[in-house]
This record gives sequence, C-alpha cells and structure tokens, in this order.
Amino acid sequence: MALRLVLLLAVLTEIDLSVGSPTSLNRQKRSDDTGPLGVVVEHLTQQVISLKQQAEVFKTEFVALQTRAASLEKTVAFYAGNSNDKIPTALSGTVILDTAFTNVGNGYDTSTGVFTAPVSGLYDFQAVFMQREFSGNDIYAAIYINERAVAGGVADGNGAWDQASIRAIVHVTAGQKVALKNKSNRAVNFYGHEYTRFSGFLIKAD
Ligand SMILES: [Ca+2]
Repeated sequence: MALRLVLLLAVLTEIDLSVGSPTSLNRQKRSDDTGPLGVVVEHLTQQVISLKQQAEVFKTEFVALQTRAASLEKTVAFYAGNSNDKIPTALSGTVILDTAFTNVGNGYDTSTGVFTAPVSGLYDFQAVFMQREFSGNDIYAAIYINERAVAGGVADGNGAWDQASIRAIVHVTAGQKVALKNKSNRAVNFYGHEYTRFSGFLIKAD
C-alpha cells in the first residue's frame, strides 16, 4: 500500500513538473514520448548492459590469471644418464642419455637426447661428461639451445681420467630444443655410467 502511494506521488510529481515546464506547455505530446516508468526501465536496461560488459571483462581477466597461476606453479625438471661404458656420439651429434631418472614435464626425450622446453621461462641446465684415462683424445662438448652453444667444456684424454662440468642459466622459449652435443672435431665415445649426465630445471616460468 505504502509503495503504491509513493509510486502515485512520484507519477503526480512528474506530471506537475512537466505541466509546469514552459516547454511542455507549448509542446504537443508525441507518440514516441517516454513516460516516467519508461525512463526508469531504459536507465535500468542500460545499467544491465553495462554490468554484463564489465562481467565479460572480469571473466576474461580471471581466465588469464588462472592460466598464469597454472604456469607459475609448473615444475619442469630432468636428469638423464647412460649406463653403458661408451656413449658413441657422432661429429656434432647429440649425446644420447637413454635413461631419465627424473623427467617431470616429459621435456627430455631419451631416444634423441633432446630436451624440448614445455613452457617459456628461466632455466638452469647442467652437464658433466667424462673421458677415459689414456684415451689420447680430448672430448669437447657444449650445451646448445637450438643451434647456439651456451656453455662448453673439455675433458682431456691424456693421462688420468678427466671430467668436465658445464652449466647455463638461460631463458628458453617453449618449444626450443636444448641438448648436450659433441664439439670435438671427430666422433667420440663419452664415458657413461654416473660420470656423464645432462640435467636441467625450470627456475621460473614467464
Ligand atoms: Ca686427463
């Protein structure tokens, strides 16, 4: 009852105002004139449209944040070796370590020796490799990102056993290939077991 009274007053007030207005007095009512309720409905309709648009923006931003959060929580890590005495590696070839002790994210391929970055970010890669004692030939090797060598080392083939250790802390884009490759001027046999290893992990995703 009270609500009806208020609405009635509102309508009367609107009528009074329009009647009192000099322009209204001199103006014929037109068929497309909007009544007071029509104005309210139109106003509310615009507000609903605006709120729907804002909701769409929030939804898009929320999905983007969810994707970002999932990326930041992602763990990528691999650690690979080869239990044979000899790991034959061609000139400029990839050292194939056929056993992955750790392969979180499945970035390392034990059949090719290549790690393919599943996400873009800052990575830490390490390699150690060994040359037999009195083999007479030095072994050069480097960690490559695609075709670019980013860290290299040499294991001397003269005298006692030699082991080199290399490391690269680099940004890698998702899909880029990282591998330990032979940089000697010939095909070589890396010494296997726990003495030649290739590993890496994601420090922080983009
Ligand atoms: Ca040596």
